[in-house]
Amino acid sequence: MKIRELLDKIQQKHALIGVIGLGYVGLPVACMFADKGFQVVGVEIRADRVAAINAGQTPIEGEEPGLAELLNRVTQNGSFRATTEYAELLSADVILLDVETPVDDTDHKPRYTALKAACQSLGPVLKESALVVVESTVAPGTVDNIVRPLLEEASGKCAGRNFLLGVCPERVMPGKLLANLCSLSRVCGGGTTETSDLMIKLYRHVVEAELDATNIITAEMVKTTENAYRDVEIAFANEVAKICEANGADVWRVRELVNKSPYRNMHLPGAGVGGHCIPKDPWLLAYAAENKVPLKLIPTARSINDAMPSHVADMVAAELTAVGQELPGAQVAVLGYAYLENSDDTRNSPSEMLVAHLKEMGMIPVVHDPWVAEYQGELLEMVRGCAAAILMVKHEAYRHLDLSAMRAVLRTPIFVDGRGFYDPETVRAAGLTYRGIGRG
Ligand code: SAJ
Repeated sequence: MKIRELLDKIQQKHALIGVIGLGYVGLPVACMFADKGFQVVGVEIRADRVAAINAGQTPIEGEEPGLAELLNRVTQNGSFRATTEYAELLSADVILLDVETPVDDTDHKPRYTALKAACQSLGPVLKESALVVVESTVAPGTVDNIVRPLLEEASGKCAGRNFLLGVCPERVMPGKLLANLCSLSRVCGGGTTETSDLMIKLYRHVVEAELDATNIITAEMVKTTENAYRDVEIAFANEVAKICEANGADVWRVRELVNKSPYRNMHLPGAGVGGHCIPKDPWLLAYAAENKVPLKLIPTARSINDAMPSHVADMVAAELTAVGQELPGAQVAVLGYAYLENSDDTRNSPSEMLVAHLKEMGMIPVVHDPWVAEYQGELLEMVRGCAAAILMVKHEAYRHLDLSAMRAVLRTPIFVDGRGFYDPETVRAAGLTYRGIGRG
């Protein structure tokens, strides 16, 4: 094991860095190391993405400030190139694993197909004394129980002796990929303390924030826990919202006053929890408890948050029934389809769940979203003739809706606020009935 040699290569930026998986994590991180002076080769299974990347075109949707220019620069100057061939990693001194690690929609168990395939393909080309870092979010215990054995078997090498293994979870967010990668602290979990130290020397080239050395299991725990924490906090806010609805209170005012108490940070209740991280990572954490620790809070929080879209659908159904509107055939305008405000990202969108519930009741959803190409259009024209309008995403474009004009085109004047985005009195002054999450 030539750790000293690897350390020098990393410090001198002579180490060849391989990145497996050029998605919304792998691509930016590959570009950032290349831009700092490393030679980087990215291995990506999809040949179309490889071609786009080598042509200097980012395949990442949405607005990612700085990424297109950065990618163009590093592909033009030859410091970064993409390939489908693992053989191009034969001389890689550092390999970052950035493949997808989804959980199954039904049993919520991790699906490691991509991770296992990456390890099996990397093994045969893994160089003596290379450093392998798992950046993908995995269930605690995955690196020791799955990644290490697979790599050892496929390479005939021994972790800690012939190659080094570590975990460095990412904290990216769509729309801030590059900013988060360099400005947020990261955990460097090494199989040995030497490995953590090496990882810190490596990431110091691209991360301006704190780098915390720890071991592998801790690093796996931190990433899944920080997102499970957020999910539980949101579920708490959603449960309080329902209590407020049942007791004639306003959860938004309650939250504002609760958070004036020291050390309180009640999160925002809402029409659901979407995205690529929060709905998934609690299940990865829970997987580490399977057959070991009986869990209640973390799975329950998931079910509370996943039930919010149907809660909104029930609100709409109650209001339509109250005005004698038949549900079957009733058109309902859904304002917002992205999972997060001012984003075009629709992964695990609560609106997708809402649309399914509305259809189950026989209603006909009419979806609008200024950020999602499929749902763009003139809002009032899409709302015209609908029996209700539901605000699902607090896009800036929805902040100053012409409520009177909306009242004029709606068949029945019902406005359901899924994000506490509107003041009920303002809505009522426009002649609309107001129903909202957390407002009794
Ligand atoms: N949401 C609520 N109530 C809240 C906060 C969010 O209902 O109080 C909903 C949002 O509407 C959305 C979903 O939850 O549908 C997720 O929102 P998010 O703000 O957590 O955004 P994400 O999914 O992009 O989360 C990412 C995570 N970052 C990483 O995994 C690296 C998360 O840990 C961060 O806290 C979050 O970005 C952030 O705000 O930076």
